[in-house]
Amino acid sequence: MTTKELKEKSVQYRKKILKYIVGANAGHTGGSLSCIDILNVLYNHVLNVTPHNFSSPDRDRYVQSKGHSVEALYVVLADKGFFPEDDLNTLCKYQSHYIGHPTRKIKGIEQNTGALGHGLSICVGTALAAKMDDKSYKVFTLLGDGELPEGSNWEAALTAAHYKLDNLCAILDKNSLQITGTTADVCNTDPVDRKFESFGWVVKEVDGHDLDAMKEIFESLPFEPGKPSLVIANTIKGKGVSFMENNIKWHHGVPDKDQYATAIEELENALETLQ
Ligand SMILES: Cc1ncc(C[n+]2csc(CCOP(=O)(O)OP(=O)(O)O)c2C)c(N)n1
Repeated sequence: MTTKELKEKSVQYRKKILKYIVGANAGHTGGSLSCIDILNVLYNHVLNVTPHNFSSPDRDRYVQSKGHSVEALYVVLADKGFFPEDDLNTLCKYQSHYIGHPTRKIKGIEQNTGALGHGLSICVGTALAAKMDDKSYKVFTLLGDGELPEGSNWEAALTAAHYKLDNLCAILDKNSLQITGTTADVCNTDPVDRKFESFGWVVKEVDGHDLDAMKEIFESLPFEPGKPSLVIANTIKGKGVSFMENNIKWHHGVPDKDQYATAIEELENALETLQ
């Protein structure tokens, strides 16, 4: 897929995230918009995961540890054909399996998440299993920077290095905001690169909205044989909709009719000016 096609997908995904959040009258808006470019590159360029190989033990694994941003995952999985996109009209409705956090009841979702701080530990186990079974699949997880203070992450980080899990890649969606304030104010984890390096990881930093740069970085995995890899993706919460960007109010929230119209107009303008 060309970069322009990928860029178009990102804008379409953003429109769909908003559409289904409005339809559900609920959703984690800002964090879904911050991570959607990462998911775009993963599912359209990196991961060996399709609806056809999803039950194969050799597929790559993606676990969305910041599970509250499930709307981003839903629109990408629908686009990849894991389920009909129309299913998302039931999002957060009575008796729908499409709830506000990932569940394995939905094809394409590897693990139930949403209680923060579990994805990395699960992925350490999965990556270790690959080593023990002599499998070559890769294991990816997406963490939030507000999620990172959970103690289980640091235990998992230590263990990943101990077991030399170079088949494991954690991606940090570093949008610098969490639910009640900035990550720096709530519980600062910086300098996060030096912390992970001191645990034995190799760390690379990238603009989490630069699709080409992310393609390049994921192509260079593992960053070093025998070591787990961390990608620090610098992102903007609410990216793509001017009044949502860097605004804590949009951690969760549903745009009203006028706000929705403005957001869609902005995204359509972005489509027209794509290069
Ligand atoms: C164990 C646990 N504690 C608290 C929460 C409530 N919670 C939901 S989202 C969130 C903030 C997460 O911030 P971050 O990971 O940075 O997400 P992003 O800003 O990318 O949306 C919190 C504290 C939770 N889901 N799980």
